[in-house]
Amino acid sequence: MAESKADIALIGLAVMGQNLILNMDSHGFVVCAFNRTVSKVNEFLANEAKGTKIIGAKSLEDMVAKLKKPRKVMLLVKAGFAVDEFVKKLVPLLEKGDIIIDGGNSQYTDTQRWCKELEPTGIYYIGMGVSGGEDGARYGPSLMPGGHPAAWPHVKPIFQAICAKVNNEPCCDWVGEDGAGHFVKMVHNGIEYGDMQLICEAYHIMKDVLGMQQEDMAQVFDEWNKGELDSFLIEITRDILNFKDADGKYLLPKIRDAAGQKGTGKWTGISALEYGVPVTLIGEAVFARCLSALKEERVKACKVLPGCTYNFTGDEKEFLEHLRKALYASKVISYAQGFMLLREAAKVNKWNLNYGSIALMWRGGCIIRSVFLGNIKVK
Ligand code: 2AM
Repeated sequence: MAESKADIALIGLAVMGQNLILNMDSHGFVVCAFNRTVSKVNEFLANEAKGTKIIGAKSLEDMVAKLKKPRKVMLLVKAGFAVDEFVKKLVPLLEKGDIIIDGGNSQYTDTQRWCKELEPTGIYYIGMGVSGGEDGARYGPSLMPGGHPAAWPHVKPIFQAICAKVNNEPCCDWVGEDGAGHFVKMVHNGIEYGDMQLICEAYHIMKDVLGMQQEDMAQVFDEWNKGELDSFLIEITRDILNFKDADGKYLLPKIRDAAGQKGTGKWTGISALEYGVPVTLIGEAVFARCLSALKEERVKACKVLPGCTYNFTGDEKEFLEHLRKALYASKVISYAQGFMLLREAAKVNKWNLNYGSIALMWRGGCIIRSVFLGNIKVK
């Protein structure tokens, strides 16, 4: 019989999963690692996890036997089929009071379904939004857990320890019932699309209306990052503008202007339509990405439609200040629309959403982290 010593198990050893495990280990928790392709467990233990307290499992049974009760099993696997398969295999191995946490990018409706299906078993289910990419996972992500509220006290010490902190406050709190955590993560991603679109439009105006040079635009973003727009996305825009390729020339103009998407921004738009909430800014941002992907059509069209031919002759400094304010105002509108969607979804799904904490959870760790979010505390 294996010794039951692990605080939590994590299944899914892609980079996000590995980094979350290493993060938990750094905070003193004993983690048991597992993966569908079991050879990756030993590879991880022999390399990235070498010299840590991390343990591995040979099978799901072995993993479950190594866990302290109530057992906590976190999934960081591909959303959809892989999550469903693992949950189905885990349920017979777990008992009442044990907790399954899905930390992937699952659709909130899948999380709702599992919460409901597991109700009779007494096994608790949590769907948790994880934001911040690979670095966030390793050094402090924003975590948005929702599901069976009775599970929260058991996982709270782990998640509030490993998450990002702003002024010593954790960027992780209980979001609400069933799919609420994944819904909030989805809206977060939609807002991220919106923020990025606004930055692109500001850049476009600077470049094609004001005719600014790239280093001057970088300078403007640097200035903006010192004020109320202070945020991760403005900061990296400055850095991207300043970035030079190996040949000493700016990299940005060499990048094909066609954006892809992983889907959660689109889901926000779909939800907005379903719940009948005018989340117009995020919707436009999703469409702008679709439009950008029509590269061939745009190349043809630009031969007929010349685009901006306006020769700006006004006061550039004053104009840039208007542009900064317009970007800020648009951000306020976008976040207000995002919260309207949260409010409507909460009403329909009977979620007791923790609105105030949601903005605070987004203040650090995640892509939309910003100083601005500290000023939003929805009542
Ligand atoms: P793998 O290493 O065995 O491919 C990210 O892709 C993570 O999801 C990986 O840990 C991967 O496991 C896992 N994953 C992807 N598809 C899966 C599936 N159908 N069943 C189980 N795990 C899966």
